[in-house]
Amino acid sequence: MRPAALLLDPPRHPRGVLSLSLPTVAACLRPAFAPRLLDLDFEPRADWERLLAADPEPALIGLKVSAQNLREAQALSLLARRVRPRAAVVWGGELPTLRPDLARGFAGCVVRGRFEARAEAFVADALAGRLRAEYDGTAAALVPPVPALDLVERPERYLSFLGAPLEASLGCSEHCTFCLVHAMQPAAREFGLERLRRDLEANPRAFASVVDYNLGDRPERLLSAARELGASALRGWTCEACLEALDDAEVLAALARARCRVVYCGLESVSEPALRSVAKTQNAVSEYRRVIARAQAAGLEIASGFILGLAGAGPDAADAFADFAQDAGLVYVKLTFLTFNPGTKALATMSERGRLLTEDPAAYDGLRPTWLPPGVEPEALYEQAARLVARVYSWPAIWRRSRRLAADPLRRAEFVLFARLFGESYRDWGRLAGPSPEGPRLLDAPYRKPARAAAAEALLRAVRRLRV
Ligand code: B12
Repeated sequence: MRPAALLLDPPRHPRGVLSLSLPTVAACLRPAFAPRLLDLDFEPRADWERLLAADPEPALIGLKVSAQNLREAQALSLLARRVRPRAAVVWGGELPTLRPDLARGFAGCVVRGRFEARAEAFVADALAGRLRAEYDGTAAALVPPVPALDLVERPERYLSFLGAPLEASLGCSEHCTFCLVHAMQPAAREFGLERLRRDLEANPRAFASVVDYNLGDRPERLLSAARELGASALRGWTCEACLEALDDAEVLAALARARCRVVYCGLESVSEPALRSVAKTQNAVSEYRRVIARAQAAGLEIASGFILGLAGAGPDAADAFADFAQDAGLVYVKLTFLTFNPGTKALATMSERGRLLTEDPAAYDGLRPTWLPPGVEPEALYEQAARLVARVYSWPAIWRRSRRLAADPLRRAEFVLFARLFGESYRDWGRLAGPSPEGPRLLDAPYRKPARAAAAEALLRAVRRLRV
């Protein structure tokens, strides 16, 4: 019989979003271990000890750790060591990749970077009962096994509107200084169409969110992926690409034909100096409106990130972006405070060019400022963030943004529901964010999908069925 492995996802924000990390780790372990995925975002803290003590006894307890849940991961690891003294406690994920030292005293083993790159050695050592202190998977770029999404318990508890994740490549050809992908996945690798097909077959999804920073690099790549996704049973999908990749009639037609509904573009700002400050030189602000309108005319919705706290952005950056989002008719705006990740060269360099607010790694969660350009105060950024959320996610704002779709009620309904559901995460975000991660702890209570979100998702599913 295969020994049991318990893989834990601690609470995180945005809540109720399914992550691929542990299903991918589970797929690597499955030949040798019997993995169970336990998402503690849904479990009251008072039950954590009981869950760890439940049969079968695990030989391995793995945790996905990020800055957002460093405190929880530490507490859980201590609990695991007390309740399950014979199990090996292992940390993996973004934060231990950057700062493996943070696991000291909590986990006996750290996996840095991608697990599939070191899974063979890890499994052999784990079975022999002599795990090493560290496995480093940052250098190799292997195609991971198809994630074991079948092990996700009660998938209906998760939000479904974003789509189930579908990973298609590693790495990124751009070098924006805030991005963590180069630390996790320094080498780029496309998984290929055959792997995409196998994943879609093994894990049937109604709607998919394609995880791939390289999709827009070459038109042929976008076109072949779109053909494959279009031939699948998906009712729709979303992906990420640079705006420039969408300035192509053939690409736009192929995406629309393949039922691509939303393309997320990391536009991040409408200020050129602000973009230059983080080496995001691939973004041409003067072209934003034209290419967005072109993609929308082809049947796609465009979403964007917005980064708060960029040097040179000025005090009105958020208002300028909200105006732009309203005018351009963006379906959603994802808000992030500029974060240079702990343990990176970028953070070391930037700490000389601005003000570092804290060195507490738990604060580097993208939900609060950690670095400020000269002359900027954190309160001003919180204020800007709150204004942007109010201006982009109120019902009237969403309705106004969707006005160009008046002649196509189903498309408009999908737009409005998607935007509103995305905005849901910012309702509690206001309570979560604060200068310190010890502030109001929204993550303390277990996540339950709000009834209004469940109702909006049911409607969205119906609209998506009708649009196919
Ligand atoms: C899809 C995605 C999202 C989705 C879904 C997130 C989710 N929960 O899955 C959404 C849109 C909701 C989102 C939101 C955010 N995201 Co995001 N997201 C991604 C993205 C593009 C893909 C994640 C993914 O599915 N990867 C595939 C899995 C298989 O890889 P993995 O998680 O790295 O797991 C591997 C290893 O880390 C390791 N591993 C992981 N856990 C464990 C555990 C054990 C025990 C072991 C042994 C190994 C192990 O093995 C795994 C298999 O190889 C990544 C970039 C990227 N390409 O990775 C950014 C990324 C993770 N996001 C990032 C950020 C900043 C955010 C936000 C803060 C943005 C915001 N302002 O809201 C939020 C916070 C999300 C959160 N709670 O963590 C940053 C993380 C930075 C950081 N310091 O942690 C990344 C790296 C993007 C970047 N460019 O820097 N995100």
